[in-house]
Amino acid sequence: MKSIVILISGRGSNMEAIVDACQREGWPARIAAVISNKADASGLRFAASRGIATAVVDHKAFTTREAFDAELAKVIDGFAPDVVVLAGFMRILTEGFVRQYEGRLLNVHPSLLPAFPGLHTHQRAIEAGCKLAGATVHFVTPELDHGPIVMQAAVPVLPGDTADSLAARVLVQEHRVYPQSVRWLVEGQLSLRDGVVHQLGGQAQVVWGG
Ligand code: NHR
Ligand code: GAR
Repeated sequence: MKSIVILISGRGSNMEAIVDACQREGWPARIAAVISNKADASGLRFAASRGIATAVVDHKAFTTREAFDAELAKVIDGFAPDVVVLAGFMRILTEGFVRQYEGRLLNVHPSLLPAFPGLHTHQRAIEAGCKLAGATVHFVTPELDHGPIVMQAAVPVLPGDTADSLAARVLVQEHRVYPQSVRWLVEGQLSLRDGVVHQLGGQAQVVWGG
């Protein structure tokens, strides 16, 4: 049985999708804890309601990113996870932290990487006149939103879209590709060669939505 720790900063709908899929599909894994850098993250209530351990490490209590990341790692390691999942986690992590979990640390980013790393992706995609948008699940590396790509989901950008309407369309697809990607990782179905992620069973690493 593998252990998963999920890091959130807010709503935690991706975390919910992973918790639900893990239980419903009977993964060889359990969610050991949900950890937030914000005490008022609403996702913490959902996790607690499912009997999952929760913790808060408030980044504002630390003067440096290194000090915050050291405490975060200490709390994570208390749950001895095999896999660590960023799900709407909003703090950039230091190189030292990332190296400690390399190969077992995933993120979902709301754009078709390598387009639009960083914040405000939906507004930037609309302003660029993109006709496709989407989400990317990737292994986390020290360089922000540049790690090896596990899965991508594509959706259309529709006339009249706002950042909110596009975000909602993308989020539906995040809830498909993120649980699938985490499942593959805990089942040992992913291999990384020359910076490219392969699904060992030959399953599709792209989904079309919207
Ligand atoms: N850390 C590393 N080293 N590498 C990645 O790929 C990371 C990461 C930490 C988080 C998620 C990411 C996203 O999916 C992620 C990937 C936060 C910011 C950010 O600018 C950017 C990207 C992501 C998460 N955060 C601000 C900061 O100063 C704070 C913003 C806020 O609190 O609202 O850390 O997009
Ligand atoms: C998701 O769309 C996720 O891709 C994005 O924030 C949302 C979190 O929703 N992540 C980032 O923008 C990271 N910078 P959730 O809390 O309901 O999962």
